[in-house]
Amino acid sequence: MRIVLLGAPGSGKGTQAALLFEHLEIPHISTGDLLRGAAANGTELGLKAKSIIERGDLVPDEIMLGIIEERLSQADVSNGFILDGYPRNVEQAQSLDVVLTRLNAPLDEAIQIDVDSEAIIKRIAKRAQEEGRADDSEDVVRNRMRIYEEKTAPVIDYYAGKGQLTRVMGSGTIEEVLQRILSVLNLDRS
Ligand code: B4P
Repeated sequence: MRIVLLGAPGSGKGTQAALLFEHLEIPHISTGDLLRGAAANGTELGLKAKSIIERGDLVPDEIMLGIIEERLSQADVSNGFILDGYPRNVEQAQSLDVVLTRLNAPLDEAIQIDVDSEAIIKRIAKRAQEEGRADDSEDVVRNRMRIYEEKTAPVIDYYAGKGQLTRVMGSGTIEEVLQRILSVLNLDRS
């Protein structure tokens, strides 16, 4: 199964993707985690990405495409994947389609997790206290939300236009949201 999880910063994409990984046993590919890993390892790419992430801006498309192409070409994705954090604009969505067509691995489902902005601000403020992520400070979150509205929200229409989109309510407990996603995928909780 090949799934894209969409949603605003703090909507629960990473949280749900990790749970889906346990349930479906297919790789969870988080571009945020890949970039943070590269930054922590001090690679050239990582160092370039670090300052961009800390401002809350998007890393350039050509860099992201290279990362995603390389990851999707690895053997462990042959049974599917859960993509979290990519695509983040319509150009990335179009590039992903090209890569998946070339790999003969079309997308099964794009799932948009909808959460209102008040809840998002609370969740990220909690994570800022618990984890101290540099891009979770109030002003950076404001920038991430603005970029989401401007660049990422149109991706919802892109997948809706292709008949691949399902929207899921992201409020409630983590387990409740997971149940909704599993039912979209026609999977029982077991
Ligand atoms: P990401 O790592 O994707 O950051 P995110 O949008 O905040 O999502 P995340 O998955 O971490 O949080 P989640 O919603 O699960 O990206 C970071 C940065 O990397 C971007 O700003 C950008 O600079 C760069 N980047 C990444 N991909 C890129 C791309 N394709 N192109 C360009 N740049 C890119 O959860 C948030 C919090 O909510 C958690 O603490 C969680 O515990 C909590 N939570 C989740 N569900 C909840 C629930 N139901 N109830 C209560 N709390 C909940």
